[in-house]
Amino acid sequence: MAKEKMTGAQAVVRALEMEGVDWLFGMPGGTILPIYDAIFSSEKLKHVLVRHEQVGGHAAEGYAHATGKVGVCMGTSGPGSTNLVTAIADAYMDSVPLVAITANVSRPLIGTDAFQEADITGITMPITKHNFLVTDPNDIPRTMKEAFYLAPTGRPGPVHVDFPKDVIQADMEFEYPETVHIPGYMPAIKEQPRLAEAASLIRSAQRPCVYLGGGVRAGSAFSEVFEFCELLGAPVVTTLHGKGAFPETHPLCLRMFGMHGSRYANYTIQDSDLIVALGARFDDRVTGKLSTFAPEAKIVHLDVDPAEISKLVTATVPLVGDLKTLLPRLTEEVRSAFAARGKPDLSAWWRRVEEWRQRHPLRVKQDGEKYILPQTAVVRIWEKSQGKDTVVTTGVGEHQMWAAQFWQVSRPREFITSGGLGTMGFCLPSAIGIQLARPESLVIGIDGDGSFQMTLQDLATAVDLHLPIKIFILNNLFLGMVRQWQELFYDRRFSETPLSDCPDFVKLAEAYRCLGLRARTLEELDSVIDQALAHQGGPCIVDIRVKRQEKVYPMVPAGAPLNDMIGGE
Ligand SMILES: Cc1ncc(C[n+]2csc(CCOP(=O)(O)OP(=O)(O)O)c2C)c(N)n1
Repeated sequence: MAKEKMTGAQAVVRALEMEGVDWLFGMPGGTILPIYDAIFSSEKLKHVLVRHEQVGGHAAEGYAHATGKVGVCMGTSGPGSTNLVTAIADAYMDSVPLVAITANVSRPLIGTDAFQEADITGITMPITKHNFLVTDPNDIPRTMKEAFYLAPTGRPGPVHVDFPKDVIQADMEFEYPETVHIPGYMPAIKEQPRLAEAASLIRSAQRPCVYLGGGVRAGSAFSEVFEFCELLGAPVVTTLHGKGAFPETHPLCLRMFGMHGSRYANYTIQDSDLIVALGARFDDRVTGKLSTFAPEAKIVHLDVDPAEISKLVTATVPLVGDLKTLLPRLTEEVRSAFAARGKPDLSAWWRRVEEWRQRHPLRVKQDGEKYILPQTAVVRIWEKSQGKDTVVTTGVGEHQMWAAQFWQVSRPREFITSGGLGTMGFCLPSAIGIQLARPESLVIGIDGDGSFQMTLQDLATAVDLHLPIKIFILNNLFLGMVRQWQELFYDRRFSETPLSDCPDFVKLAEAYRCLGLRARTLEELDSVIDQALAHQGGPCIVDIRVKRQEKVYPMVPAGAPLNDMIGGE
């Protein structure tokens, strides 16, 4: 194919088109103007103008979470690029495939403190899988190809590409590479000699447990995981990001474990003699005090990222590779072991697990309670959206944990949240990206009054796009999760956590020309949820006034052993 002459900016846009990008999210500015000018001529790219670049980043994350494809966000130099930093860090912590594009000042100005100059590649280096400062316009096609290869392969993550303005203004010759060759980057590891050893441990275990993390979603290995879990017949526990990796309504599933996991899930993993960890990283929010974590358990750890193996918990059998290809091989190995030596009898183990499950269920104690409990709100919204193709996203705080505890996920990619970084303000932006990616789905946000106020200006974006997202604010007039810690561990000294009854979220919704609803009583709750779910043609904001002091239980205090929970009896 002959090389085509064009500007660097046109080359960036052409590369985005060739990568099959449909939606991208950002805001223009002086430095990135050449790219926006080229976007103006593109018939394939659909650009969403956000009101804050962080929102563009989270919207791109929402899009990526919901589809498994790469999300794309953009910002101009200086503040436009630094506004993207939180979203890039969020994507890094949660292994979300993201390409972030920024412009920078022209090459001769770099390092001179020029207007709107920021060393953004310096800033994003520790929070990206890889980043590029493109200094030659002819490098644009190769760099873009590499960015879109690096972001979704291996352990997915964000890649950042920064273009000095004179590089995108310059003429260049465009030829898009067909293949990528990045020395030292080999995400697929083929040889796995220890599958038999893993299968043998699984065959011999008397109290096995499968621990599913966000890697199942990142690796799109849902059916492979389902087959493996059903073959084992062992209890399955998940992390926050593991929700959706296996149906929570399935009898094998003990749902989420960790700091706010169910008691029965925590007791089970803590008491197991073998943990099969799939796409998981033994984060402190799930292990509790590391030295006391599952003391009798051997560990089979399968992950695509070798850096995660034995980082925190030593693997008895490490298995490095892509879940989607490697796990079926382990499944076959286990099947052979079962065929040769018989399937293990887990009935005594299950009796114990069932006793915990019966004795310590996750319960909502609404009876006799005058105020709406936040858990009740989650359960009612969940019940009323059953049978629909629903995706739920959240902010960060207590409401996020109640959503995690009570929103029972039955399908992959149904529960999307900011886990690793815990970014307040994630809900509305991610809902925008999810709804664009999945126009037919019912997109529900469970948000907090504090979190919602971090990015609410982008209601304007959702209104412009007529997105029928429904954001339910569990309004406790507090920065609730921090208040909870103050109540439990800081002698009830509520320093800077009460929020005022301001703004009026219903009026705010109206100011943004969308539907605003409020529920103060249980009677109002049902009708308000019905109205919200029926509403089409634009966003709907629901202010649910919940019992202010309600806390998330059970809770493993930070640094305590996993079975040392308070509350939730
Ligand atoms: C950007 C950001 N700033 C601060 C925090 C610390 N933080 C964690 S939860 C929380 C309170 C969240 O309040 P709200 O959104 O109202 O939810 P609630 O806990 O009340 O359900 C805060 C301040 C955070 N996670 N993210």
